[in-house]
Amino acid sequence: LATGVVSRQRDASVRTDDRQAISGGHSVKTALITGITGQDGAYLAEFLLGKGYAVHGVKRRTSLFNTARIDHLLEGAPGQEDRFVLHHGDMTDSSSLTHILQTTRPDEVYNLAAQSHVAVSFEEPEYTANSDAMGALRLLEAIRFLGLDKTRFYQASTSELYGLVQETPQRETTPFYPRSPYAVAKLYAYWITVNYREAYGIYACNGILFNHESPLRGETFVTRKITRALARIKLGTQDELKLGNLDAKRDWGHARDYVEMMWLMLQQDTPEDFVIATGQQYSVRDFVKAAAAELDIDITFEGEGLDEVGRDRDGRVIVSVDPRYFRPAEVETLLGDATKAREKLGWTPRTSFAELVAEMTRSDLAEARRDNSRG
Ligand code: NDP
Ligand code: GDR
Repeated sequence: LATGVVSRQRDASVRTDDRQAISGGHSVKTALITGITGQDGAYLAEFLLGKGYAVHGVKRRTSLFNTARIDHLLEGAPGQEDRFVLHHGDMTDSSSLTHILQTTRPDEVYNLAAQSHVAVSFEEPEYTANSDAMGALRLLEAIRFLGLDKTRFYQASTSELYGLVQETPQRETTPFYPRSPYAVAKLYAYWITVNYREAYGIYACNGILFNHESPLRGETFVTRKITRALARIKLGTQDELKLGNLDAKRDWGHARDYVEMMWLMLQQDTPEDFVIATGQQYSVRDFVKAAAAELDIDITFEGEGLDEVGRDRDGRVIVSVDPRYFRPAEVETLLGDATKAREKLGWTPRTSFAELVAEMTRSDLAEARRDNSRG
């Protein structure tokens, strides 16, 4: 384990002859994904393995297992064995990132690792800046320093950059106005990506992705928190769901659709930045209603502000507002315009809002039933 490799493959470096051996004579492309254990990392890894890539992932050391989202890939589908390798590393540690880049020499780097929770960034602003802003710089600087002039770089930029919105809908030319330590850190990462492209000719792109969700979404983001709680309320194992700002509006898509765009962005002749969004907007309250309807829970909202509650058909309060979930500065509304991606990448989202909510709700109901049967 001296090299930090944590999968079954002994040597992390995949050289040309190894690549040809793996692919039975054809040269395969190599991708490096930071944040591979997260929602997007899992979908992207599966997508790239399906395209025949050798996929390397950066995983940080944790005291408990953190690979639940990718364990099925580590076990190796037929034909994918040995094409999936994990390395220990951390976005706050240049030496690990440089070493991994040096040994893997990837064709494509997808920088998805981040302290990605907006509310948490107010509590851990310095760490968020270190991992989200400086982390991107560390990777770009390593690419430059190692002379990896064929390596293409994707930066996970975000609609949070628009924050206090200056124009609706938001597109690539809309001015940024970040509203959290997370968004400010991502602003640095956005501009350092542009800067290394312009200064050093690195093929580097920003995907400005609006919110995207899935059954793999972290449990503390609002959509998953809602589907998970309502599934348990349906089964009678939870009484109430406490939320913050029910009026916040977001443009919610499916993570599976969005990772395909990350890849498409790196296949163009010239590197550019793209907004990725559905162009549809719903409030947190709308999401609760849609998930409740999926579960055949009849919910009615009444009251205002801190007194607003959602009652079921028996008049029981199942949703209430808890100011602990308010943020010091809120992003009230986001709505994206992905016209450029549609025209230049031929990209359109496949999954509708209703399909997304249904998939997440079904998955959480199945999980709640499993938990129940375990007692
Ligand atoms: P997740 O929070 O699900 O995953 C984040 C990943 O980053 C995890 O693998 C996490 O590891 C890893 N990570 C966090 N800190 C570090 C660190 N210091 N060193 C190494 N790895 C670290 O996020 P998503 O998959 O949802 O998002 C992927 C990226 O896209 C993030 O950068 C996010 O900010 C950005 N983004 C997400 C959007 C969304 O709606 N999902 C929209 C726009 C941008 P661990 O599993 O150990 O916690
Ligand atoms: P966001 O996602 O901040 O947009 O960042 P999140 O799901 O956390 O919040 C969306 C909106 O819902 C409101 N809200 C609540 N949020 C949470 N987490 N928990 C609650 O109980 C709650 N109640 C209401 C929030 O105030 C907010 O307005 C996500 C992350 O994935 C980022 O990494 C990414 O960059 C952006 O999406 C695009």
